[in-house]
Amino acid sequence: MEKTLVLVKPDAFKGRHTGDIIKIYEDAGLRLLAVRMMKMTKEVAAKHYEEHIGRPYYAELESFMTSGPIVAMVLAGDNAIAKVREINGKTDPKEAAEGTIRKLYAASKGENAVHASDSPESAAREIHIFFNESEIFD
Ligand code: 3AN
Repeated sequence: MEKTLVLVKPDAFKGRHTGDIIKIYEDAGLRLLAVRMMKMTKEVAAKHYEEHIGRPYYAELESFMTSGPIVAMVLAGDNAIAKVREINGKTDPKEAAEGTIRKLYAASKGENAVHASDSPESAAREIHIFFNESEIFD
């Protein structure tokens, strides 16, 4: 069973889509192992998005991700990393397939409703930015 980190970003939280988003993952057979609501600090944003620091959109990304509450969660299942990214849809909602979370709820490439880990290495790294081992119910 694979684990992945998902963030409901400030836009989707503010739009009251958190419950619908969790339901989409659970209906797809994924299991919720951990969940936490928090406000991202600049320090946590820098850790989480370390490979994006220095990119032209980083200031915008940092300001958006720290603008309001987010919901962090660990999801598990067979092939969870690829499955969740497919359910989320492409980064740019204009390119996201029908029925994906980003097609349903995202406004733009920057404000795109959800984050999910893109590899086993990122999942292992990202999960431990948000959760201790004792908070993960697997
Ligand atoms: P994904 O979240 O689909 O893995 P990444 O890893 O390319 O996409 O980008 C991480 C985050 O950075 C995106 N979710 C988005 O919020 C932001 N981002 C990426 N590219 C851009 C861009 N060109 N303009 C604004 N924000 C961007």
